[in-house]
Amino acid sequence: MSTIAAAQDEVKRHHHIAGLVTLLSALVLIAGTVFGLVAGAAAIWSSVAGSPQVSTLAAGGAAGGSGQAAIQSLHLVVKEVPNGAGQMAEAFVPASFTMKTGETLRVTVTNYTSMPHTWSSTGLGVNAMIAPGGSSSPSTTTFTIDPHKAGTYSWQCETPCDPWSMGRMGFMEGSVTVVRA
Ligand SMILES: [Cu+2]
Repeated sequence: MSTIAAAQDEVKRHHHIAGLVTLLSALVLIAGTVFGLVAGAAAIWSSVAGSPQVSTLAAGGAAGGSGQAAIQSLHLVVKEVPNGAGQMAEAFVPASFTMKTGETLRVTVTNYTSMPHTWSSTGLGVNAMIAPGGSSSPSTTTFTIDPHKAGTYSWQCETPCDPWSMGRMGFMEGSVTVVRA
């Protein structure tokens, strides 16, 4: 083999080794990326799986795609709150809220007062009796609101309770705003 041929052969061999090294680096990079993606997906999945449940329940146990309306839940508390005139007065908290048409709202009322109340709305077709409770022994009442038409509906407590609160907006009276879904 001539000197030139030997030199050319040496160059080829170097190219070959360099090519192998490049290929190996590329493989390591690809493997690293794939591993990173898998690890990332696993992290996202575990964070989704570990997140707390929201208060939306799917009707009929269908978690979407069924076209059925979701059931929402709302917790109301009846208690004494400052009335803005230096006194405490009985109130539903919150007295007013918003919901959507086609959605069923399951309302749970916890009554911390010793008085009976009602949550009555002619427009919404609800007349729920709220049993007397107490600060250490509250009563719990559940009713549902299932409006078909958007609009603003009023409700009031129709049982004589706190005279200052009776018929007063934000205390023993409030409104439900129903918006189109
Ligand atoms: Cu009342």
